[in-house]
Amino acid sequence: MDPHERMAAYQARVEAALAARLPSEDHVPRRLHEAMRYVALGGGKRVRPLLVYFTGEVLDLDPAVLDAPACAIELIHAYSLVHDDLPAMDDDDMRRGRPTCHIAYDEATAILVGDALQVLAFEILGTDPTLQRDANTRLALINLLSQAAGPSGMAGGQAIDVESTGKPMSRDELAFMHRLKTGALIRASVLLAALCRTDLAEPRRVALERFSELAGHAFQVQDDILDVEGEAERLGKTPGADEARHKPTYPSIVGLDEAKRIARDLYQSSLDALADFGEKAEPLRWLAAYIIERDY
Ligand code: GRG
Repeated sequence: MDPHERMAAYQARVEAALAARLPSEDHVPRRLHEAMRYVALGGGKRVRPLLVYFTGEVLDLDPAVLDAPACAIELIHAYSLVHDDLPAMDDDDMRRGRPTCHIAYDEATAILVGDALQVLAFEILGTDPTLQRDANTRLALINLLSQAAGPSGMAGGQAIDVESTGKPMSRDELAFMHRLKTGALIRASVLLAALCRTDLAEPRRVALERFSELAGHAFQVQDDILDVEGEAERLGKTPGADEARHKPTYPSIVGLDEAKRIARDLYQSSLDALADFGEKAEPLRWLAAYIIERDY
């Protein structure tokens, strides 16, 4: 299978893995369960699970072992989108081409959906039998994901974002905010898979970490570019939202052309980080290219 076909297969794989692990809408509280399934199933590029599975290919891991980390990282991401869309934060009506959770349901349900998806992610890492790893590895996975999602990761980055809207920001401050808000989960996606390879040599883990940080940064710069250049239908949300909210972005701070140059440089550096893996790292090189060439 070529990488496009493998990407589609992994997207279908994580969809089925999520569907099997989310609570059934036949069980009480039905509305909460239905809303959890509404936000977590049937949408999104699944970039973070793809990073888990493609890193697994590089490290010769059985994808069955990676279903649990792939689901866990996507559930954290899905929760963050639900909370980010709330009126108290970005107040968005559309996400992934359909009404956001608080519009389709209500605000209280959306808050609870976020809470419940976040907790389910950690429950899966702690207990899912398909993971086939001992308690020490499970604990390491939980530690990694909690740090990536917490105050020194995604939630911290979101706090800086909320505080800085409408205020001037330097390029370094913007990079720091994105490293926490978006980069931490992208980095964790690669490192969760790496932790599943319990005999991985430290220099290889460090190389993957560097790749993940550079690719995560490229992902965010491309996201800022798409907010300027993207098409609403493709994006599944309204472009121009960052500018309308006076949010600092790469195009607003350094200009669109320079933002594109930065994205290309980050992409190239992410490839350099994988040099020692040789041919074996082709899946991750392909995914890095997808991240900066994507149009949604
Ligand atoms: C609420 C704690 C908390 C955090 C929210 C994810 C996030 C932090 C904010 C979303 C706002 C945003 C546009 C961030 C930029 C990058 C990003 C995370 C985009 C959305 O991720 P994609 O493109 O979305 O992977 P899909 O829908 O494909 O999964």
